[in-house]
Amino acid sequence: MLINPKKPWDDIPSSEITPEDVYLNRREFLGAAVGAAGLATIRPEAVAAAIRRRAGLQDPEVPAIVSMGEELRDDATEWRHVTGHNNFYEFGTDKRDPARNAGSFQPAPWSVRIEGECENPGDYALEDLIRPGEVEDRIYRFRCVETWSMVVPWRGVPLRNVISRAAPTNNARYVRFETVFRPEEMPGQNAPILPWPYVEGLRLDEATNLLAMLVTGVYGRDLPNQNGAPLRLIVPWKYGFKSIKSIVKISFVEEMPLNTWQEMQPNEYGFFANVNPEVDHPRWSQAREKPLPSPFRSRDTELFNGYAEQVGHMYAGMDLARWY
Ligand SMILES: Nc1nc2c(c(=O)[nH]1)N[C@H]1C(S)=C(S)[C@@H](COP(=O)(O)O)O[C@H]1N2
Ligand SMILES: [Mo]
Repeated sequence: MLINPKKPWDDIPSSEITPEDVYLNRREFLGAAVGAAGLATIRPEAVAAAIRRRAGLQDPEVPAIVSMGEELRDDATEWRHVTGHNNFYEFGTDKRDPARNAGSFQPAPWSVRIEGECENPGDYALEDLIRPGEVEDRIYRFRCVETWSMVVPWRGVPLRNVISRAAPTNNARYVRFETVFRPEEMPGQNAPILPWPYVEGLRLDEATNLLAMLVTGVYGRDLPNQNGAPLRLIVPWKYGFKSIKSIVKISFVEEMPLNTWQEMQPNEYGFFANVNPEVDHPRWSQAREKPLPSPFRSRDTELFNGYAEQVGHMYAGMDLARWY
């Protein structure tokens, strides 16, 4: 057996091991004073970061300016879990499948068709849709209907900005979103797992609520393919399946769109799918949730996932148990 006596960090010049490497460990970066002490000793995590950078892998950075959700910063789910435990059935149904199978997906170039009841329909290049001056970092809670949850620093633009440029007509009552259909790049689309392409929808007032976001990044960098590159929806007060990935079409429509999971399981998944501890899934309780990654830790589910103040008014008078 050959044993390489060289330690992996032997050939990394110390000049490369800079204090910025401590970004690798978010808590450490935030918790410890990064100063002379950081420079004096070469610590294993700094070495690991340097090795990864050489391999072309970047480490997550915490977004610099968080316009919303700053108070959640310390609870943010680690990058490896946000990008390693995914639901994206186009790449397989196991939580690890998307990270494993999405490598050859091509998120660029990308364009989005805007159509239906609006004054400015057309095919828009992603760069024209997402204006750099409007990009924000927001840390949101994210809750899957399966009961796991995360806290994620997303990067994107308020959906309402894009909607107002599209200028919906008075006939527009709902917004319908569609995921790209590319079976040659998305192995799951070759099997009848779901009726492809994946479809989701929001009522127009929901879509123009300040919290609804068109997301292009996570942890301050472009979305990895498994998280829905290059453009996905995030509606933090609703179960995760509403947050459709890899969007190629946005349509303004009069009728409530039939979303994919409602089509699949009409008695389990509704159109609204607002997070609600008191409305159980037919097969399990929604009273508590499990923040990733620990299967042992759990916390109370919050009404509208903690965003009742911002979104509750839209459902006044609606029977939340019925309109699930
Ligand atoms: N196109 C598409 N979008 C999708 C899904 C999917 O299978 N296909 N899964 C949904 C579900 S159930 C969840 S919980 C979230 C997961 O997002 P994440 O993998 O970034 O955590 O994506 C949603 N968007
Ligand atoms: Mo989900």
